[in-house]
Amino acid sequence: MPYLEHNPADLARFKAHLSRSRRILALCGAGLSASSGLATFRGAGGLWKTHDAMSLATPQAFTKDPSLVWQFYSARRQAAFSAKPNPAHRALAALSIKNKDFITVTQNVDGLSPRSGHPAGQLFPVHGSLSTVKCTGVFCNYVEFNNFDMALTPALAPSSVPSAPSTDPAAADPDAQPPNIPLDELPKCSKCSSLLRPGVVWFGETLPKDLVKSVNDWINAGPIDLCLVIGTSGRVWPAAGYIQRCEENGAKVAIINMDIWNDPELGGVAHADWLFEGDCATILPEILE
Ligand code: BV8
Ligand code: ZN
Repeated sequence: MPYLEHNPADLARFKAHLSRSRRILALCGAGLSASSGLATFRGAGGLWKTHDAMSLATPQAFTKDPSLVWQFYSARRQAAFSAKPNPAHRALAALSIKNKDFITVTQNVDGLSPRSGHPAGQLFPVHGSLSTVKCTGVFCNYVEFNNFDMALTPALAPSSVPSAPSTDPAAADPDAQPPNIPLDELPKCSKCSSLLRPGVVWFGETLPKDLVKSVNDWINAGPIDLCLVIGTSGRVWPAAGYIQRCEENGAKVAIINMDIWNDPELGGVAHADWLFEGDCATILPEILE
């Protein structure tokens, strides 16, 4: 498959294919929100650079140190709720309004795609959302959508929690150490008083069955024309597997990524028909218009 830099000839070929495409799947990752100031998983700066996000995003980490994990997620909630959708989010929302056969599968939990006007029926947040909190009680199914009470409890108030990973390294205090918040000051279920947890999918947890079924049903509904791989390192499974599933259904693949050439493991790059290197907030509006 041709490796193509972002240049007029490729843009013309891509746009010609896009104009003939109906069934399109976009797989998005943290790079989609980088221009909104939210750190990618690999790029987390500040305090959280001393904590590997991947090791905090596990049930084991939460069991071992709920105070640390809740501060990590509370900081990310505050950052996500303060951030704004960028032109890349809006370009995907516009395409989904124009084309009902276009779907976005996002690995991001920041809620910026729903806030960009992306129709909910064509958006599949397969790793959950920072806006959702759910009960850890075994027999309790309490789930709350909460994107207003930034802190959830006084102990998690912005003043007492080190700021979130940011693309602006100066934004966070790299030396701040998170305080140890006592269990009774962490968010509790209003139904059964058990500890609440972030409503995201952690490593080792299965993706929401309903979303997986909807995406699978869409993929199996017929040939696919195009797969857009946007701002993701394509390392996390099974989400990364959607690239291959689209190809198996005939899709051409376009990768939009800031760092294509230095990321040998970039999922799907080996099969890409188009490689657009740069900020997706700049590239997407241009290639999807
Ligand atoms: C599961 C929510 C059953 C939490 C996240 C094979 C099959 C199934 C599972 C596995 C498998 N192999 C391994 C596994 C286990 C594991 C996994 O994939 N591990 C990896 C590390 C190898 N998968 C799971 O555990 C999944 N569960 O399958 O259950 C099971 C369980 C165990 C074993 C077998 C089966 C659950 C995975 C979901 C985890 N939750 N998020 C939270 O957010 O806190 S994952 C989280 O990390 C993100 O959601 C995202 O998916 C991932 C980070 O990836 P990216 O989004 O790509 O971000 P990254 O920083 O890596 O890259 C950013 C990219 O953007 C870069 O390429 C960069 O160059 C680019 N970029 C930067 N700026 C820009 C840009 N591009 C364009 N413009 C810019 N401006
Ligand atoms: Zn409960």
